[in-house]
This record gives sequence, structure tokens and C-alpha cells, in this order.
Amino acid sequence: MHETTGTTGTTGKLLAAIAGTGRDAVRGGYSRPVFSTAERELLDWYVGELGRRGLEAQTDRNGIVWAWWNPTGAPPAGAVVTGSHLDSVPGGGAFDGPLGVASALRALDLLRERGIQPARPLGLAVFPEEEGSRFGVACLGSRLLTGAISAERALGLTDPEGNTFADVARAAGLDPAGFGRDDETLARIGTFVELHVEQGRGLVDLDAPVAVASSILGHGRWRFSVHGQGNHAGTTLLADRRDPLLAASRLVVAVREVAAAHPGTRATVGRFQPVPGGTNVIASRVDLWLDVRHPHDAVTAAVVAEISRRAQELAADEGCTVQVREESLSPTVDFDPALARRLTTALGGVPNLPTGAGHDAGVLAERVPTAMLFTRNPTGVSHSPEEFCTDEDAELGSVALADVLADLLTGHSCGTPPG
Ligand code: HGY
Ligand code: MN
Ligand code: MN
Repeated sequence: MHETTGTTGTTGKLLAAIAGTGRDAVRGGYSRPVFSTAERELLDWYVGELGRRGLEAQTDRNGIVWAWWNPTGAPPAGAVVTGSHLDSVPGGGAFDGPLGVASALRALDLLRERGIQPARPLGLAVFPEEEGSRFGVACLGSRLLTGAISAERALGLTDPEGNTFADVARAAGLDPAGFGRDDETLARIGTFVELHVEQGRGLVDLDAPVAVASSILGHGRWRFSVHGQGNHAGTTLLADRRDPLLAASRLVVAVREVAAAHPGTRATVGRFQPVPGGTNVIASRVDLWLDVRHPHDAVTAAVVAEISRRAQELAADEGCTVQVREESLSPTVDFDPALARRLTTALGGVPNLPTGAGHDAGVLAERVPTAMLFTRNPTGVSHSPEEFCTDEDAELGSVALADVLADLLTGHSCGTPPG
């Protein structure tokens, strides 16, 4: 890995410029849902930084923002692309997404300072709705690009306020008729490399600043709607109740029991919404969302089937009914091993780590040779205000990204397209 050079900007300074955007005074951390004012402000910042570098931002028909650096006038196909996302989970950290975007800008600066003359274009990309926090489907932008989700299904997705993706995207200046698989854009990508803050303690425990990703845990999201009888808290005897909140609460406990019975499973209920949600009102319905992850997709399916079975039992015990709907499913992804080896070598032999977090790189890996870099997070915590990355490690991550991009941009062509 190269040493960092004393240039005008650093990765930390780039991030400092957006540190005040989208702060959430209630939850703490940041809430930057896709197409929100905060996320659009971040995009404006990004477009401004591209402009400062003489690059023009181009928003494609799926809302992905591209920029191309091609100083040698190389043919557009086979580009090396890097980037990440700017949207966040509710109350998220400052680095999940933006670190990859800032590192891409910084790596471009370093490539230029080093006088790199690329044999193929470098693309920078920002993908919308990676978290799926507003419309429920993770990596919505990259799924639209690859065809992993149909435009029809995507456009009909709704946010918690009932706005459709089509309406919100239209209000953001996109044409709903344009959404969908984009083979022409995909054909331009020879290799995709995403840098991301590590969302665990792997690098902390290894006392290393940067790693190459080996795999992404398969993961999915299911919505459970438990229906009962809404009623008055004071006039309804216990024997006369059909309380969905009771059934749903028992279901949350059952989720942990089922997960614990399937080693290696990570099952979470982080979103639990009684309707109507009044203090003196027995709920008529409870919506809860289940996130299940496991290295083996068959185990994920078995866990969800068992949890669904328990849900039916617990609902019936309380005179309620329950509906289960799959909202998002991503298989376990093993990154291109040859590409991972090449990046590891280019970086002088850094650790290779799996991740339990999903990424746009995991979606793109279905269609193009893809790799990821992780930058150390000393807290190991993510999807929380405690998520962190020191300025020094952020800069080391950008230097590592510049190192691997230089290798991919000047060396022989990259990776083997997935079969
Ligand atoms: O949920 C995830 O793993 C990612 O942060 N979207
Ligand atoms: Mn992320
Ligand atoms: Mn995330």
C-alpha cells in the first residue's frame, strides 16, 4: 500500500463537510431516507465534489448517479467502477455508505496525483435506496439496474406514509417509465469495487485498517401482519379480547428461540408497529418486520418457515390471524475469488473477511466481477450513532482503494464475468 500524500483534502475532510446533514435529533445519528431532503442535500454535495474534479454527474433512468474519468479516451466498455450509497437507516451512523462515496472521490484525487494513466475508464457511482429503509427492499437501485427486481414491483412499493416509489421518484425528477434492467449500463462495468466501513469487529480484532471482503451473508426481510379486534382498553374484559399486540409480542420472543435453535442464524425484529397505536386502545393490527440471515440460504428458508408456523399458532391462541409477506431476499454471495486474491495481493496481503451486511456490491456480483474493501470501525457497531472510523483509517482506506483501482485500471483486464 502507498503512503498517504499531503494533498489538499483528505477523506475525513470530505466527510466533515456533510457531518451536519440529516442529523436525527430524536433517534440520534442520521436519518437520510432516499429522496428525502437530507439525502438530496448529500447528493448535491457529491455532485459539487465531482464538479470540483472536472467530472459531470449523470443520473441514469434508475436514479443511479454516475461520473466517468477517462483521461486516455479509452473505450467505454470494461470500466472499473467504484462507489456506494448515501441513504441511511433511521438513526444510522455517519459512515455506512458515505465513507465509500468519499473514499471514491479521494481515491480519484490520489490516482491523479500519482499520474496514473488508465487503460480503461474509472466510473464513480452512487446507488439510491441501498438500505431499503423507505420502500422496504434493500439495494433497490442496484436491483433495478441488474433486473433483480422488476420495474413494476419497484414502482408499486410504498413508504410508511403510503407514497409509491413511482410518485416519489417522479417528484425527484425521474421518469417512472424509465426504471428497469439496464444491460447497456451494465455492459460498461468491467469490475465493481465498493469500499465500506466495516460493520463488525473483524479489523479491530486483527489490528488492521483495511480488509478485502470474501462473502456476504444471505439475508431477507419478511413482513408479518397480525390482525385482531381493535377495542377500548377500559370496557373490554380480558376474556373478550383478541389482542394482536399480545400475539405479536410472543412472536418476537419466538423469533429468538427459533434463531437460537439454528446455529449461525441472525434473526431480528427491529420494527414493530401497532395500529392505531393509542395508549387506551387495544390494537386492531400489528405489523412487524423480520430480518433473517444465515450463510446457507436453505437454513434461512427453514428458519422463516418455522417462525411463520409459530406465528400462526400464537395468533390462533389469541383469536387473531396473521399474514406473512416476503419483502426482500438476497442469497449468500461469495465474491469473485480471483479478484479478491488480486486485490489482496495489490494491498500486500491484507485480511479477507466475510460480512453479515448487505451491499450493492452483493447485488452487482450476480452480473459483473465484484469486490469490496472494508475500512476499520473501532467500535464494531453499525446502524447506530456509535458507528465510527478514524480520519487516519479513513485515509488508509482511500489509499488502499486507490492502490487497487490503479492495479485494475492499468493492469490486465479484470475478473471473470459470473457464469
Ligand atoms: O441491511 C444491511 O445489511 C445493509 O446495511 N443494507
Ligand atoms: Mn451500507
Ligand atoms: Mn447499512
